[in-house]
Amino acid sequence: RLPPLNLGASAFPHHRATLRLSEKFILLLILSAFITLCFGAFFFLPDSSKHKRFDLGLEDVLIPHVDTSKGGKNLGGFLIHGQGHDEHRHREEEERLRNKIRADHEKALEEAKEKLKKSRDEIQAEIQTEKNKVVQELKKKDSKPLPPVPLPNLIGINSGEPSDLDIREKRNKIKEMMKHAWDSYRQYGWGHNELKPIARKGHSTNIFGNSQMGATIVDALDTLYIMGLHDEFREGQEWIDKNLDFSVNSEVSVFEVNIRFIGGLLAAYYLSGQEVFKIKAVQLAGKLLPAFNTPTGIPWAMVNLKSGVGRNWGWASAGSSILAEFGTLHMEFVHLSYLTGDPVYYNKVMHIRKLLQKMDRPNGLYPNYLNPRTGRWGQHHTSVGGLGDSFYEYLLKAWLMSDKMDTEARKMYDDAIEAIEKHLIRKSNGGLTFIGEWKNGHLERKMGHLTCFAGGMFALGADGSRDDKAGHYLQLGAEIAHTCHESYDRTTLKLGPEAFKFDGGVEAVAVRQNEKYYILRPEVIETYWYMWRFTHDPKYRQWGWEATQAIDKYCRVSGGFSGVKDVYSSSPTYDDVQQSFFLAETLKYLYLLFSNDDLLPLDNWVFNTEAHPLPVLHLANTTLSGNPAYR
Ligand code: DMJ
Repeated sequence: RLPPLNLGASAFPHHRATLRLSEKFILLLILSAFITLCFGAFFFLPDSSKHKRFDLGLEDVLIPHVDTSKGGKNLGGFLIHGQGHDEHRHREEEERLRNKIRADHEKALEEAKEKLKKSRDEIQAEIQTEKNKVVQELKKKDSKPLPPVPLPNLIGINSGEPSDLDIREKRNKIKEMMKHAWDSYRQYGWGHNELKPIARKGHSTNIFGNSQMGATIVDALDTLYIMGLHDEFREGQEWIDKNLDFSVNSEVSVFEVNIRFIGGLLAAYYLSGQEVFKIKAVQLAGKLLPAFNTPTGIPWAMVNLKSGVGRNWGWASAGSSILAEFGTLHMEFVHLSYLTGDPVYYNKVMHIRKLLQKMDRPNGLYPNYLNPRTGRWGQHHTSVGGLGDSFYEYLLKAWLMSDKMDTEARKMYDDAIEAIEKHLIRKSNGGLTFIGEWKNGHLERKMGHLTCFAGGMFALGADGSRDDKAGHYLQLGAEIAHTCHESYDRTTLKLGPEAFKFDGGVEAVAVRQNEKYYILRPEVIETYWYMWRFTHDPKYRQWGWEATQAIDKYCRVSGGFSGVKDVYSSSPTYDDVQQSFFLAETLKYLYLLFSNDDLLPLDNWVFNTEAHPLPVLHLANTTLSGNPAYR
C-alpha cells in the first residue's frame, strides 16, 4: 500500500520521490484543472464597467460599434457611452472584483490541497461513487418501458388447493421444504448463485460465470409465487430490482442463462405482472445476442456478457456447439419477440431451425455436436439425455406454445421421435423399457437420470401425434416412468443414480462409482407429474411421495438441502451443493403433483426445460418475423 498523498507545501518535496505514476497523473490532472480555472476566471468574469452601469443605474447604453475615437471604451464590439463621471466608484468596484478573484483562487487552491490530502482509498471511493452515479443514470435509460402488448389469457393462477386432507398435508410438507431451502439460501448464500448448505456459504459454477447473479433467487421466484410464499417472492423481487446487473465482465453459458434466468424472469412476469421482470429479461437477452455472431448463426455455448465475445466448451467434439444448448432457446426467444415487438429473437431461433432442417441426419438421428464455424456435425453421438434432451422437448413445446399452429416444429418432433424409437429405445431382459445412447453406430445400453424427463415428454406429445398413436405414446411415457422409478427403488436411499445400465445382468442400476450420485435432480418427478396429469393413476402420487420422503431424510441438513455422492450407501456423504434447479423444478413439480389440475393447466401453460411456466400464445393473426403488418 502507498502512504496517503499529502501535497501541502512541506509535504510535497518529501513525497515526490515516492510518487507513483498514477499519483503523478492525478496531480497533473488537478493542477491542469486549477490552471484552467484561473484562465477561466481571468477571461470570462464580467467586466467591472458592466456592473457599474447596472449597479449605478446610469444612462449607459450598449451600442454596437467599432469606432473608439469618441473616448468610449471598446468592449468586444460594443461601445459604452456616458462613463466619464464617478471614477472613484469605478476603481472601488474593480478592486472589489480583484479581491473576489483572489479569494476564489485561494479557495480553489485550498480545495485542491484538501483533495490531495485524502488517502488513496478515499479518492478511489469518491471515484467509485461518481462511477455508480453514471451507471445508475445509464440503467435508468436502459429501463425504458417496453411497448404495451396485450397479455395472453392467463388462466389457472390459483391456489390449486386439494380438498383431500392427506394430499393437503403432503403438499404442505413440500411447501415447508421449499421454505427451508429458501430461508437457508437467504441466510447463508444471499445474492450468490447457489448455496453450500454444509459450509453455509455461497456457491457457484462456471455456467454462471464469475459474478454473483443470484441464480437461486431468479430460478425460485415462480415456485415461491405458486406456493403462495409472497413475502419471500417480494424479497426476491427487491433483490432483482436493486442488484441484478448484467453489465459484468463474466463469461456465462448461453443455454443455462436462457433457461434459468430468462425463463425464470419471464415466468415471474407472467405470474405476477411485475414489469421489472420483463425489463430484466429483455436486458439480459440483449447481452446474449452476440453469441449468435458465428459464421453459421449457430450460437457459441458461452458468451462474455460485457465484451460479447463467445466460445465453445473445450471438451466438446471438434469445437462444436451442443444440440441441447443451441436447440433450447426457442420458447424464451419467441416470448421475447412477442413482448418487445422486436423480431430479432424470433429470427435467431428460426434461423437455427432452418439450418437443422437442411442437414443430413445419420439414421434420421440428430447428433449432439454441431460445429458453428463449418456447419458440420461433430461426433455422431445421439442422446435423449445430456447434450440432446431439451432440443426434442422444445420442438414439441414450440408447437404447444404456438397454440398448435407451428406444425413445422411438430413434424420435426414426430420425425425425431420415430428415429429415436427405432434406434435408441429397447426393452431389457427383465422387461424394462429404456432409452440408450447412440455412439458411432453402436447402442450403449445406459440411461441417464436426465433422460427420465422423456416419459413426461412422450405423454405430453401423445395428443396430436402422427397416425393417432396417442395411446402408444402415453404407454411409452408410462413405461419410462416405471423404469425410472425402478432406478430409485433399487437403491438404498430410494433416490435415483445419475446413470444406470441394462447390461450383463444389471438392470436399472449404476455400475460405475462416478455414476452413483444424486444431485437433487427433477427429471423423474417431472415425469411422475405429467403422467399424473394425463392418467390420474394414484401410483404417481405415491412414487412422488416416496421421493419427497427420501429427499427430506437423506438430503436435508440444517443449512438447506444437499446432493449425495452414493445412493447405494447407507451412510452417504454430501456434495454440499443446493442446486438452483431444486427450487425451480424438483420442489415445483412435487407441489404440482399434490395440487389440483386447475393450477397452471397444460392447455394454457407450457413449462420450459427449467420448469418455468410460459403461457400459450395465440398467434393466429400475427407474425413474429418483423412483418410490418404486425403491431
Ligand atoms: C435443469 O437445469 C434442466 O432441467 C435442464 O434441461 C437439464 N438439467 C437440469 C436439471 O437436472
